[in-house]
Amino acid sequence: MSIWFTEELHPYYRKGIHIKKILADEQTQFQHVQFVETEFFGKAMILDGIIQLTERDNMGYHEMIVHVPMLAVGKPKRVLIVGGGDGGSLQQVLRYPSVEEAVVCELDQRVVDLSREHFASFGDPWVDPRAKLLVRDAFGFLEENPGQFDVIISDTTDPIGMAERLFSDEFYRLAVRALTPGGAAATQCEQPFFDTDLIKTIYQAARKLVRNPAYYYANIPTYPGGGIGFMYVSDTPWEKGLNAPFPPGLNNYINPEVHKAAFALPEFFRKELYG
Ligand code: SPD
Repeated sequence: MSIWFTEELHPYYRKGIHIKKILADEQTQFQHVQFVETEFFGKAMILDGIIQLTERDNMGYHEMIVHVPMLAVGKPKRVLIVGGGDGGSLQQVLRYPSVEEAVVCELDQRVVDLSREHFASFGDPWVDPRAKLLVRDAFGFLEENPGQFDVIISDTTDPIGMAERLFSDEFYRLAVRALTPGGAAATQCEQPFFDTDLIKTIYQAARKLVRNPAYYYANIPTYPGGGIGFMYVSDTPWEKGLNAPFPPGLNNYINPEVHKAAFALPEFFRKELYG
């Protein structure tokens, strides 16, 4: 079997990966979920036609979205993951011995079930007694839990359809309200070339909520533009994490140099964002 999966981001931009086998293909209550075996990237999960992760390059995404806020906070105890039903962020969060509870607020139970079946490489983090899955919408949960979480990770798909609200000012307001004092959030925050205006809007919203928001970036070959950025949202400066020890078991993407360099932005984008 030989198929090219093509993700069309805009009428003027597409990217493709070569697929060897389709492992699962179903329309859930919420979205079109596909798991595929690729030629080069191992297994991949695709939601509504958008590549979410592959076994080979997900580490840049999950390590950076999780460890940057976790290291800045120091010894986080309670962590909330919004989305993240594939378990990749959860695996990283649970590396910290300080974590007592990691709540994953995921809308689609099928994403969790199929990921457990196909992503054995994540080591089934759900069996850890500290992991707690809530199959529900994150908005209501955030509303009900002010001041509860040391770290919040918004590990979402792109701002299309039901995920659009997770990129709104209101979501950021609720997420910051759900943080403990000095807590930190990191959110999936799209691609500087393609999503400049959205990122600027989010940064402006974050500036009204916290003292030290900042944008950072990771290389992910299977995402549009070859990478994706994250919004760090906290009163605690991200630089505080540069002196913190990494948790055990990290040897794939983040290191002290990558951690620091991720916040260096290309000049066209730095000017757009920070003026
Ligand atoms: N453009 C694709 C962005 C996908 C981000 N979500 C990834 C989920 C991995 N846990």
